[in-house]
Amino acid sequence: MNQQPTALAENGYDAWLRYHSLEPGERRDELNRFGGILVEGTDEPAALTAAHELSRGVSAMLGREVAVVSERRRTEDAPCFVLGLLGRSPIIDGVFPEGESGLSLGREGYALRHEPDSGRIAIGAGSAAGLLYGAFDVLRRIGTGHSLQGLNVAERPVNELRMLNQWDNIDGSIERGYAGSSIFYENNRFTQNLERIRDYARLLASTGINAISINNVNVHQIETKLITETFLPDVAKVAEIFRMYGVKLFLSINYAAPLEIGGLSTADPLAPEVATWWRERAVEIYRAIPDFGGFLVKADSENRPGPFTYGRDHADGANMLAEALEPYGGLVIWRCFVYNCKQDWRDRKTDRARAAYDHFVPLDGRFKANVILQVKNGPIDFQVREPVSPLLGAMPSTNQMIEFQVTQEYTGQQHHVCYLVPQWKEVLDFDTHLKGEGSTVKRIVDGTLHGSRYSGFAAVSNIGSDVNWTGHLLAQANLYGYGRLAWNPELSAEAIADEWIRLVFGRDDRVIQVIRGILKDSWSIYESYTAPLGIGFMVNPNHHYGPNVDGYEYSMWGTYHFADCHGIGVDRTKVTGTGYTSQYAEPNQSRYESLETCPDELLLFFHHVPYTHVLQSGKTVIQHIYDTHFEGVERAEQLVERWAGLSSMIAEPLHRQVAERLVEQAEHAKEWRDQINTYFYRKSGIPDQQGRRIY
Ligand code: GCW
Repeated sequence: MNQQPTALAENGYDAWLRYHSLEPGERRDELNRFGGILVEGTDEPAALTAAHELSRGVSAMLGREVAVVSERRRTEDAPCFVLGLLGRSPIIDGVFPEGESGLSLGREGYALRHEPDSGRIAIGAGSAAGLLYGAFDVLRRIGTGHSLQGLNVAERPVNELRMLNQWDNIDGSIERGYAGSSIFYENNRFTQNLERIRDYARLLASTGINAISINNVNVHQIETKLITETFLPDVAKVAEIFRMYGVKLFLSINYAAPLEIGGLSTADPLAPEVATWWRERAVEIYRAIPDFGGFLVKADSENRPGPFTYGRDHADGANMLAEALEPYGGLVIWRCFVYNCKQDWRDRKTDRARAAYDHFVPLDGRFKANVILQVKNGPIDFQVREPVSPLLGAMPSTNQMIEFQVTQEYTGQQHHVCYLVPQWKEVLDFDTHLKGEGSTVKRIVDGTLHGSRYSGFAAVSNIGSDVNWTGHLLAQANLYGYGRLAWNPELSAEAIADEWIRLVFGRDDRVIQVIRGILKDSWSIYESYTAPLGIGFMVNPNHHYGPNVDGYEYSMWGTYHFADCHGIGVDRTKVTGTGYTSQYAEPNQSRYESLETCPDELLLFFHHVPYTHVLQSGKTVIQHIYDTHFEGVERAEQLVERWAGLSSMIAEPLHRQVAERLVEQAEHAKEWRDQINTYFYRKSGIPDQQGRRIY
């Protein structure tokens, strides 16, 4: 680990662990007094990582080494940082006399306290992971310009599982990856560049992420063998790196593995030889990785194998795996992204939005205690605007976690800026009313609404081998924000953006203000020039980048807009449509069912209306489409200007990276505008009230 402060390359690689040097007067004097860093009562790897990270960060910010020291070598008069486990260190117990129970830190929490007499900053925790989060908190405070004087806080994560899903393939490609190739694999092998993986682990731990699955949920032929002796030694090496940073490793598995690599003639979950095969796998996996997290499973979804082949259901399928992992405390994370992907577009009865709920709700109560269902935030697929999935919370006797998509598959693919934290906040704050008012998604996800044993956050990662990790530098804010939000969903999107900006770009007020504004507006800008009013898709098939209004209209994927010369939208009402609205509890059900109360931004998701239908905003649907698309482009062009104004205030290479992407975005927004406006003008024959150019 590099502990010498070095000149940092300005390419975004250090991301929010950039550690800008502190200017004199900027808390520098306060910190300059610190003589070293002591670790008390533990020599666990993650505790040592915590101390080294603190040393690395503080040293970089001060421009001199603040080393990890032993008690004996400590200079008596200089104050130090002390990290230690509560109940295992006299120094720490002296600073926190109320002890672990008084502080109620849970498994991963920590307390920070400034002791005026000694000048010490103490980090106390019940576990090494807690120390790690505490150390990164201290660094974040310094990095965002806060004083440590009088510090006295106790923090614990709201969500127990805070996970990222890598959709990386062993050939080095990444499904829906927009920032280069995999940092885990190349040429059908694990990478030799473990340093890069370590740097990723640092980034994740610093935001509070504590779990990761390292291969695509679509598990192809070679990856099926990740759970065998062929690859387990490599998996174990990666697991060790993540362990140092408090992150548990999971693997995605192929449900048909017993057939494909096990020499069995079936993968039927109720066949005894299949269960035995998985139990034997578990023995081997846990021999190599004693703290292995478990399996992530995409089954009977988008042509992936699963229990349906054998006439079994998802509970049969998941429970069999859960039994194999149970003796070791392992989890089965079972995805609910299950729908008919061979639909006939002529069939208006089948509704993909209904599918997850219809498949899983009848199985409530049948899953084993170590199974968690992973539910996408919306019923379709990570669109720029969707209602909240009605499956969330609808299975009171089943563990559930939410799945977000940090990678911007449908939100500009990291060529357009789209800060997603505000979208996630809306989802988390949504009141399902499942147990009366206040039954918010965040309470389902943190497990408190139904008293779930396991719950939490998962998200598809947005990183790759690009030097700045995320391709678009500003997309780093999504990864950072995801981790912070998973730790505490009460944090505001602005506060999270503010932290990220300060840590990456420094503390200049104008820089902070401009970038915060860009991030804040970006989701709405993207929404305004793409598919309107919650209808979704309208993208090019397969790669999903760029406009193609009818790209999926006559396909089998179940994502239609039904536009004709009269109107547009999907009727999902109970009375005349697919009945999807009935999956919501009241009053949401009625709110969505009625044209009068359905929110504008979701209108076309729930209703088929004429182009002349008047929205709550007072505009007709068609005029709304024209206006938002013209405005969206103007606002995208303004982003270029807003960013250009910072050129003298941001390191040139960083400034250029973003400037180039914003120019591309503004250009590409025009393509969206013109295709969408032209399409609907030609369909409806209704001119723009303002007579703007439509083709
Ligand atoms: O959004 C869709 C993507 C697929 C993905 C699938 C899923 C991993 O287009 O690429 O497959 O979702 O979530 O399983």
